[in-house]
Amino acid sequence: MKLGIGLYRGMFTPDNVRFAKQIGATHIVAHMPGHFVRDDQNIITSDSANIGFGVVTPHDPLWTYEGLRDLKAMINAEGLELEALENFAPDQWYDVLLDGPRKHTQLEQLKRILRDMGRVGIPIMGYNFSIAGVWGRVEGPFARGGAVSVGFENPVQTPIPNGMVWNMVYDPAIYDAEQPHGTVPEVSSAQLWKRFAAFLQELLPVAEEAGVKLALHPDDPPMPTLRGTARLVHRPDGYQRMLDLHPSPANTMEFCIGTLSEMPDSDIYQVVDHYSRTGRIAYIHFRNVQGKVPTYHETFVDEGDTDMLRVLRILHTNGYNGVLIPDHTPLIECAAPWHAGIAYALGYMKAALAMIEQEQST
Ligand SMILES: [Mn+2]
Repeated sequence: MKLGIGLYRGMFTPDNVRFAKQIGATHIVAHMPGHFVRDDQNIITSDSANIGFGVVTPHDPLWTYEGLRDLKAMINAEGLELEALENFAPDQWYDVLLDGPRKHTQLEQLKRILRDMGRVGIPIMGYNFSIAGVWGRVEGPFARGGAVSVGFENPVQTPIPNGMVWNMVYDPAIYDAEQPHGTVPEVSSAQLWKRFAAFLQELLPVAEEAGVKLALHPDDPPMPTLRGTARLVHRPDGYQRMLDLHPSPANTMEFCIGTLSEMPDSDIYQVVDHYSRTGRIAYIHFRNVQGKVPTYHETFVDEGDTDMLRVLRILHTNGYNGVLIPDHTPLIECAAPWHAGIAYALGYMKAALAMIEQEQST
């Protein structure tokens, strides 16, 4: 197994890549949509302005062939690999998610991105096929010692105002949180799976040709519906349904241990065992949590409900050899809360892997 960290848009700088190298990572996952971070430290979790994670910056030059090439070159220059891009920006595919009039044009745009990734040599595109997105989080001193982390406490759900999808505003001209110009209609599970199947059908041949894997993140929070719209993978067997939709080796999972642990009525160790045998895990989000939907809090890697050492042992036994990244972590109270949290998680992961490799080779 290989260790990486995820960097948010706004953090793609040589010093952050050197930080990754210094704490023992060899791979970078680039989280592409903007506005998830301010001042290099303050990862946005709460939504005081009622605009979700923010307003999309249209036509971001990073998504061009040149932008992706330069991003990869910057990371390679520091001696690391760019393993994956994470998440399309909502303005690139809102009508793919909503089944709207620009769907065809937007699918062509996504294909262009996959082809550019192939030319540049970025092997994985992580995505989250979700209309409501990561919505309804609370933030508080939930982790050890009062470290600030995020959670979900079953909030009252409001419909999604028009102009928003994936918990970001893609059209500020029509978006109004207080007096919406209409709201996104209810979307059933059958409708969502139909849209998703069509998306895979269109994109997988292009992904295969480009040598890029499409890797699906499960729904965070894993509620069956959120804001009136169905969720795709809100139970572990949703992943099996996704794999069964299309046999392409490019049809893979961005396997989030934290989100899977938040799903009720399932055994996380059995889930990890089952899916790591399929060979279709592209990369792993490695984090821990206390509780399950509809109420849970994210924790440090060594204090949640899941025995993360046991998870690593299962992955090792089943021959998983892809990248693990810490996903989000609680913020550690110091001058660099985000970096300290990530360094703590990665140090734990590195020691655990060394120990497991040693004990299983003797
Ligand atoms: Mn995740």
